[in-house]
Amino acid sequence: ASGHGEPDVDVVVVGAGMAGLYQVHRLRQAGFRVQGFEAADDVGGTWYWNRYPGARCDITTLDYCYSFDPELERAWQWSEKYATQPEILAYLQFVADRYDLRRSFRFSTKVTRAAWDEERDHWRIATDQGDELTCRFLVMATGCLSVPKTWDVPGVERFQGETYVTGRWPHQGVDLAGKRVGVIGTGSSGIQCIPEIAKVAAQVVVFQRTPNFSAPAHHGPPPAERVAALAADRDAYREAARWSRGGVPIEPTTVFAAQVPEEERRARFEARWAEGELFSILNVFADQGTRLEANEVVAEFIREKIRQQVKDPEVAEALSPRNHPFGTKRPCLDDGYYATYNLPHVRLVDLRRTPIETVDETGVRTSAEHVDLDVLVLATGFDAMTGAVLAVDPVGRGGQRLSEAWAEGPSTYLGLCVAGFPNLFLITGPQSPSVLSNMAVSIEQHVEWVSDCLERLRAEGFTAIEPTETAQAGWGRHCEDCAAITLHPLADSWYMGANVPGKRRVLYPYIGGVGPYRKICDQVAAGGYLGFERRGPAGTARD
Ligand code: NA7
Repeated sequence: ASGHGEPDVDVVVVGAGMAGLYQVHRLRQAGFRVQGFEAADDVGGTWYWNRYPGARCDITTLDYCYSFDPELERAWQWSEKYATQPEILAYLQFVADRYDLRRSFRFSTKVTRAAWDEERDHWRIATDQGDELTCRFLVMATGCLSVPKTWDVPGVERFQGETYVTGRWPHQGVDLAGKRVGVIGTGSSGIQCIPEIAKVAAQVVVFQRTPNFSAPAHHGPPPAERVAALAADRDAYREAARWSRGGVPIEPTTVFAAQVPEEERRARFEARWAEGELFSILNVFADQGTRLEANEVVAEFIREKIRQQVKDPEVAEALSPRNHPFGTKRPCLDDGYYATYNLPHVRLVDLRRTPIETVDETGVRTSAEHVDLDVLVLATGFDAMTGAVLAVDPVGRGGQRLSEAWAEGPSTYLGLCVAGFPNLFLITGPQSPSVLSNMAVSIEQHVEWVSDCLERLRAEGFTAIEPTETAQAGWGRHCEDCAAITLHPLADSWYMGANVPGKRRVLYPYIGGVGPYRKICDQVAAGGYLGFERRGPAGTARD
């Protein structure tokens, strides 16, 4: 590693998932020297790690893919409406091959330290493989749901059977056939894997703390209408997604729940339920995300669907969410989830009534019984949005750690940059639309914004960029204001940081919408990086 002068590379990119791959590609195209690091032994990110049975995308996959290269789109066909994990992983490997991206990454390597060198305007990076290098810019493409939550189920380490974590599922060698399997967690991961596990296991016991809302995915071929729209005018379709609310081109409804009579409410709901898409079911009424009464109309329709699918009324009631408004926890799409509870070898344990006391050597002890198990599956979620960045915990100006700067919750400018941490970029960071959107669209928007920014800094002779405290505080207020008019604060969700003990309770993603957010980011750049200070041999520019 060099001591003085130019850093070893221009940019270090952390992560070889959907974000890191594209970031490396863009920066290399622009002539930057890039070094990527990836903890796994290959590309794929989320789709590398989450190999549990039933793992799939729940955004229609022809929307959940790159759009930056029309040739790439022509070269790849999705076989299903919602691709399975192996198909999405194969796609990302295909992308890595096509643009020869692996050569820029060091795999099986974790970045362990990142510290800003104030005198030289560069970052010093260290890895668990002994690498030490310097870079001008550091891009954290580390994912929003990449660090599994630390087990807060007591006694998990005592269990003598097999234990699997959905987000760290082994690549091979898992055989659940004929076994007694316990699953803890009923978020998207649990709801996807439980029906699949039930197909092979001798017994399945689901330990549910909070029931979630789930709609049928209606798996099948890619939806004909979208395929046709894309084929007719790919550019228009992709552009519509970029300016949409959630990153999928859907017209937001203007109908309020109270405006229409009961039969019409039901008809609207049924039509969207039949589509089997998250953004449809979140779009029955314009006010379902902001007014409890409107939300309750949709919530009760869904509970009715649950009652229709589950034969035992008591089990149906236990599976019916009552403690959070619909959409404030990420809704799920499923493939026969509720009907799984009609099978004789599948049982629901409601932890609200009989909490887990401890896991022990042979199974799970609740306040009411001991459940003997051969296998324990933890589908207990992630330290979302901030977990991976804080695992590195970059040290900024004046020796300040990011964990200190974020002690009161994440504080960013546009979810992209942080005051006190020059030349640090977060891809789909907290306070950006990220997990409330189609990630593919949000990733491309951030990667392109960052690439353009670095090109302009280079062209204009700047070596450092950093948001001002004022701009950052303003963005934080705007994020809070947007969150406050929604129902999100009512839920103990991972969106609110509520799933991780001690985590600050705020709405982590920005809920103002993908299109409006893109416009803000574009205006900031067009205005000469409004709210940023840029420094370098060219002097200092501050808008
Ligand atoms: P989620 O959505 O965070 O779900 C985790 C589930 O695990 C949820 O039902 C939790 O119940 C439950 N959980 C967590 N900790 C415990 C303990 N200690 N005891 C019992 N139950 C527990 O994670 P997923 O992996 O399913 O999905 C994450 C995202 O990935 C998903 O939203 C998509 O965007 C893709 P709780 O609700 O906290 O009571």
